[in-house]
Amino acid sequence: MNMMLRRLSRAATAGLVAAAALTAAAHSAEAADTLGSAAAGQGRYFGTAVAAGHLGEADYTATLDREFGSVTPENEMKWDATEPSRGTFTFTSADRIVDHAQSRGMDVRGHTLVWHSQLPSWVGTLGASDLRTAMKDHISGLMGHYKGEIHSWDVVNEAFQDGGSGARRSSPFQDKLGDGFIEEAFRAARAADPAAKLCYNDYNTDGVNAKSTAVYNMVKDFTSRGVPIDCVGFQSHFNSNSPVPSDYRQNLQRFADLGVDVQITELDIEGSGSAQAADYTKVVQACLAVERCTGMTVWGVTDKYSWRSGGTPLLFDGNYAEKPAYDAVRSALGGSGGPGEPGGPGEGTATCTAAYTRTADWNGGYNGEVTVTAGSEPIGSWTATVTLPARQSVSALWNGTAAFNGNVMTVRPSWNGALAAGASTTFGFTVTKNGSDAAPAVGACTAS
Ligand code: 9MR
Repeated sequence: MNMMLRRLSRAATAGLVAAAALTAAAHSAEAADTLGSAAAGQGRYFGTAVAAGHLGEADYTATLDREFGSVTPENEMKWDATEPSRGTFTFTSADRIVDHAQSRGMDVRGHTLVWHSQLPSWVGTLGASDLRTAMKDHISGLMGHYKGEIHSWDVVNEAFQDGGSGARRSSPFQDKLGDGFIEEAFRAARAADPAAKLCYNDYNTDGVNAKSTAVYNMVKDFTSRGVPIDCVGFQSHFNSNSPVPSDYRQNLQRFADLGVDVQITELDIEGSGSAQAADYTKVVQACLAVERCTGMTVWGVTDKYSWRSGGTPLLFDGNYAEKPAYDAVRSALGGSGGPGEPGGPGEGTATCTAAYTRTADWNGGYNGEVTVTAGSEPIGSWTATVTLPARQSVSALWNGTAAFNGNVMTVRPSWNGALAAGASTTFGFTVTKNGSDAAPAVGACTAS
């Protein structure tokens, strides 16, 4: 089949099967929330990386189809898979994923057009002018094949070095075409499929650091000069050496403030149990707190097929059982479970406790901190009261929002409402003593 016919038939088939999927979804309105439906309720997508080779496994596909609203081919759209020799495109595996996604009404993220890794060796042998042509041909070949079918493309992936230099990473593109290759790739991408959102995607850029600031400066330059860029992807591969940064939300927000969407593109967090669940909760809350954070993708369905399966970083275990991290993500997305499940009918009662400590003290005032801890069920929100001794007044509050009634301060969460079972958050406040050094009384915590 020539390219044009293939394109026409791709579009026609997609329309028909998407309509069928919508009808099927209408019949399951009573079912428990899934990751995808809970995220959709927040105006976001929730996706996963998919490997074509697993689509024949019934449990894999059932979990994928039930839970996710977006897919990213894990390896099948990379250069080595799609153009192993110059000008010869192979789309068989990528088409399998795209066709499957469309048959279920899922969106597809394209990953990835220009990357130093998984690059066939012929690319590295080209001289500058040939390489420029080959890069543009690769972009138009892939984007043309899937024109109108890809929600967002990772146009350029991982072009910056780790560490504090803020420099570009060495690659055939960087070394032969210079810094301008990124801009050239984005311009070629816009021309190839004007409907697709064009993303720059990278890792270790999740918090504010030298690498993310270098990317930030590039995006700022692009938007100021009209270079087409619509989104920045934050891969978000976390473990104990690279934990969820405390300034994750702030970092997403500063990019969003440049006028681009932000997406969590390859999320996985090594660990287990409530600690892993709490970390996932932080990520979801950070995305939900940023209006232009349009969606999240986890980097695989099940721990057993993760690129780092030893770290059990995903939401379903090797038997496709939902992990505590799954419940945490779904509840942080505002979703509820089925009968007897967290957040669903017949669940245990949501509870929390509040514990007070004075964390700083000086002549005229002090700082107090309250740790709110969820009980044995995940919670979606909490309320705690702090009764101030006579004469004292609160001059500042952080990580919470306060309402006052006389000397009783009722505190509710700002960004930190959803907590996994057993997980904690804190809020803090500054008190002016006005001559009284007595301690405030922290009342019962209520959870919902
Ligand atoms: O998960 C992918 C794994 O199966 C491949 O072997 C690997 C090859 O480089 O790429 C993995 O995915 C990477 C993604 O494409 C880009 N960001 C880092 C991901 C994890 O290594």
